[in-house]
Amino acid sequence: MVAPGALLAAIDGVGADRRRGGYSRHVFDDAERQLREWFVEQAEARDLRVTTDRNANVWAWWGEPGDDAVVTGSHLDSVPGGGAFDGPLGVVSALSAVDVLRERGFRPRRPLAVVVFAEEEGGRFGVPCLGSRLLAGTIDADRARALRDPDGVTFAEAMRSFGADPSRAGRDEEALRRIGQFVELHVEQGRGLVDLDRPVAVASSILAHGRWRFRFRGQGNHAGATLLADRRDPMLPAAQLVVAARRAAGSVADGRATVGRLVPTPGGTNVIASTVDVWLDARSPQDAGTRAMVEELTAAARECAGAEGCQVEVTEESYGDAVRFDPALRDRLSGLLGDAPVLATGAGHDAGVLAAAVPTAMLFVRNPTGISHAPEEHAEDDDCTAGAHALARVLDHLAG
Ligand code: HGY
Ligand code: MN
Ligand code: MN
Ligand code: MN
Repeated sequence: MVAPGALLAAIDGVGADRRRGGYSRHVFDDAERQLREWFVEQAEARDLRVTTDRNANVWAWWGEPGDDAVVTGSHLDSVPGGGAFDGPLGVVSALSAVDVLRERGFRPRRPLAVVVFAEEEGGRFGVPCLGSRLLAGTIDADRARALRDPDGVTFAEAMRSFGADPSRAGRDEEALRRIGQFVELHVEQGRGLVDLDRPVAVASSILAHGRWRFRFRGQGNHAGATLLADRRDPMLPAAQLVVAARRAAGSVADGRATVGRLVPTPGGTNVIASTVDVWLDARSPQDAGTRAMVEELTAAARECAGAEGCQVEVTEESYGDAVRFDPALRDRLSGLLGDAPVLATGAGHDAGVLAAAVPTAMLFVRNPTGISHAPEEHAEDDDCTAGAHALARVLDHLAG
């Protein structure tokens, strides 16, 4: 087996973000294309048959592609300045697991595939799990094609420049029919396994989570020449939203609300902004809790905007229902892995998107820092190897 740690080391410099630290790898950018090419080489070196589907997801098949397959995989893109493991660990562990199975002479009884989903983080076009949502048909394909990146490039244009036909993007019945079960291995984004002193866990659930854009409009003006009484400064309600998000999160059970991105226009130091865009990420274990936070914050934003003579427009950019993974599959895998702990996750995943359509499970690998979406994200080589062996056991159990 080529260990996951060795495979990660081979791609370590790709998309390294000198300015922010960590990695910035976004769908179809140079770094992500380099990682796609690397993955195809690695898959073909393992006699896997590689195809790219209509939504730019990459599939590596052990034998003939077929229905009711056992599929594993994750993503290679990152958040801006993200860690080395979120996404790639699931992909390299799948390659290592294939090595383990081949070395023991395993022959799949069912089709088996490794998949790399496109734009899981939504780091370029703003909607997370874009590749798996398109495949599952849970995002309108026209809306997806029209999504724009910060430079104004549409997803359709980016697909075209990648050599894909954007008019074909959308629900992929054949791909969905082929997925019999999906298992995603992922670095834990939290400290659950550290506290339990275990290397691998099985996932129980994913929070209900979404992203909303609050666009505050005021009047651009001169920072020095404009009297306070004459201002309509959208930065005021924007700043109040940032603070209100934390307060709203405290008002629902296990709520989490974050503003990680705030963009003033035009963004000059001596300029009162004309508009300020604020992105809210809100999550909680129940759909009702997440919706309640967003309603509370929308009302507060309208009130704060009005007090400053500004307007606000709220747009829901993405939403994912709360996910409970298939309890039977979850418990079977936990038992198979020596009563591996069962942990919830606050992070969204492609597995969460597919869980509505096919029996789905997730494995987590210990992260000693518990930190994710930041350069401090980490997993020890030994734990990554334990994760790959656990994944091999699961694939053997499901496809053997
Ligand atoms: O945002 C998330 O939870 C995931 O990392 N895309
Ligand atoms: Mn992530
Ligand atoms: Mn991820
Ligand atoms: Mn001037």
